[in-house]
Amino acid sequence: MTMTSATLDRNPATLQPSGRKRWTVAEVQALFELPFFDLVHRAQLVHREHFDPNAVQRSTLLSIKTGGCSEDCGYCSQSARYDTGLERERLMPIDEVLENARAAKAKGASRFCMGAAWRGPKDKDLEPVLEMVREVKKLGLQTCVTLGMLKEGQAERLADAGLDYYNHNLDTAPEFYGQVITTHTMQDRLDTLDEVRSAGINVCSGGIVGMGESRAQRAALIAQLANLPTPPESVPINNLVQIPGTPLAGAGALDPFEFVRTIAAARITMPASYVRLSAGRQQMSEELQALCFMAGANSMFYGDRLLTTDNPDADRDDRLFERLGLRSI
Ligand code: SAM
Ligand code: DTB
Ligand code: SF4
Repeated sequence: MTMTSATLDRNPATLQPSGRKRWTVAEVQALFELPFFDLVHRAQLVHREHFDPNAVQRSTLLSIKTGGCSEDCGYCSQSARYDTGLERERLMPIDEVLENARAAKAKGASRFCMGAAWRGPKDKDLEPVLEMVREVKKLGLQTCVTLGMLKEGQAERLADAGLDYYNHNLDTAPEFYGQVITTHTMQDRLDTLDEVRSAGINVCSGGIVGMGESRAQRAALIAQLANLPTPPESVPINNLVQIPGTPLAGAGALDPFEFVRTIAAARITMPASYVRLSAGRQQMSEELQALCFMAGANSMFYGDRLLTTDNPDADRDDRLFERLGLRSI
């Protein structure tokens, strides 16, 4: 007998302890295999059940500590192991961070996300970041940080400072992970997500596509995210931004429709999560971005820079929102 998703839905063995459906990789892959319009239609239906389809959340990113990272993530401009021409910088002074946060707020971002090129923060690194979180929050912005792996106790300190979200991506399928990163493991990432969840901070976790992974591996990444004990509140889907000097520069570009399929699969499997159209927008047409919103993306990075690469100009995004009748939240 072929296992349709309907038969699996009725089988209690496929339910999580929470009663939530557990997605097999094969089921997620079956979503990817649907005719494009069937998939996008299904994703729109799920999207409309859970969200206002014309509202998009906007987060602004800032790199507070750039370059010189010990890790070997094959896509990253900030790894000390690759010659990407990036200048290594010290932790940004808080005044400069706040200046950027005020500008982001004035432009209409609702969340400010601060990223550091660390394997993880040393305890002494954390103190100034806690101060940034407290001060950015006072400006009336939601706060997010992405600092790498957290040691015991660090998530609680971030929670006490009032941090709203911690970003920590699973990045790719468990089977592909070792081909992209060897200095830490998928299990390390899962452990940090546990720490963040237990501290009561909202989880932001997603991944990157376009790194030469197979469709089955894209499906495995989505299944892994959807099957977390609690799905992430926010799921960034990044399209690889190729950085000259990194091992992944020169990876074959992903079919843009496959990117849209990935967004749709995330929307269907994580119906109540914000799915973020993340890195790679600068290389996408506005029509392709509109298709991503139609497939259930309802969040994006807003502002002219990501961490070390360009993002579309904010004014251009404002015009796109007007043309599509989108409202920012
Ligand atoms: N060092 C921390 C970590 O790795 O968790 C935080 C910063 S790291 C730059 C945050 C995320 O950015 C990565 O997990 C990856 O998903 C994404 N990213 C980094 N470089 C990218 C690239 N060239 N293209 C697309 N996404 C990228
Ligand atoms: C995420 O998933 N994507 C953002 C954020 N979380 C930290 C980072 C994208 C980085 C793109 C490449 C760069 O600008 O260096
Ligand atoms: Fe370091 Fe994060 Fe870049 Fe990996 S993705 S090299 S951990 S900054």
